[in-house]
Amino acid sequence: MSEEFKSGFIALVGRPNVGKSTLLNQMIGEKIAIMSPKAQTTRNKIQGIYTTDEGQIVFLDTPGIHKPQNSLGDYMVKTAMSAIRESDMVWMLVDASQERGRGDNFIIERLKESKTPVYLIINKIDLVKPEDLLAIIADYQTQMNFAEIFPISARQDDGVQELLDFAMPKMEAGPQYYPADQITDHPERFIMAELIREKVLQLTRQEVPHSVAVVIDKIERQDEQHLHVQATIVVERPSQKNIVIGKQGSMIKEIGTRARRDIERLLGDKVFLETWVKVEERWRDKPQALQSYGYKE
Ligand code: GDP
Ligand code: K
Ligand code: MG
Repeated sequence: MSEEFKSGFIALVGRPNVGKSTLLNQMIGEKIAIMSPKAQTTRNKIQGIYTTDEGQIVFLDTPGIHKPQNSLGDYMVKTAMSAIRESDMVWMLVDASQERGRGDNFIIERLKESKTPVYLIINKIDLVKPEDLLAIIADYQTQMNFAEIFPISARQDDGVQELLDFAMPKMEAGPQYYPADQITDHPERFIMAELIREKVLQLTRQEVPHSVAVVIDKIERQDEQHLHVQATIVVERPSQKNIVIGKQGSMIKEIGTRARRDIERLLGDKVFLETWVKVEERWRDKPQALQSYGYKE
């Protein structure tokens, strides 16, 4: 075969909870994007890398495009727009089980401004009756001229391989940017922080807002099998600190246990995880704080 190796970038966009991380995980097969039933779990650009003999697709998982309310929101829109500009293709994910809403419309308006071809991926089709699908497709078609439309269920792995098989030949001839066994180019430090943050959000339910940040202060190898990781959970109010610590430290202990398990699975090392909780008021509105918590441009 004289076919040239293909490669390119695809930006995954969509309002929170449409299933971007689930799709990414399904395609790449590892827990790289953080999933949570709560909105906006993924703040930074996470790349998933899909490699076959034919080519390589690098996915940019965008933090979501929505009307910015503070400097973190502003940062997120900018990140998403730059991911779109850098990409050869955009996959806009929507939730088949929910009516098209303001969040979807806001994204569609932004996408119309860009030259990158947009595929509409209608996710969660396992939640709708097959006979309702045509009406959903027709509704989105009134909004924009999508290059293609794909109904899938990321969670049930329905239509996902077909989507990849369709997209790969559309990539241009190009280099293999990453080794075939690499699934993400983010440092382990960032993934560790996101795993801890995910546990905080899952376990504290509505009580601790998304403003929570996690900083990995130290990673030290103790011996061949053991890592010592020290992390700080940054919240905005003393009341949130109390919730994260819990009665006699029960909450922070549970957060630590669950995060440690995931980190051990990720690294294949035994981990001693030490977690601290710190209050920093209104850190989201301070550009300097955003920098020091890793949300850099
Ligand atoms: P993101 O915010 O766009 O990254 O969305 P997530 O991947 O975190 O998914 C949000 C929620 O939707 C999670 O509870 C997922 O399990 C769920 N979800 C994702 N894809 C599907 C799907 O195809 N079918 C169903 N029923 N649920 C899904
Ligand atoms: K989510
Ligand atoms: Mg996500």
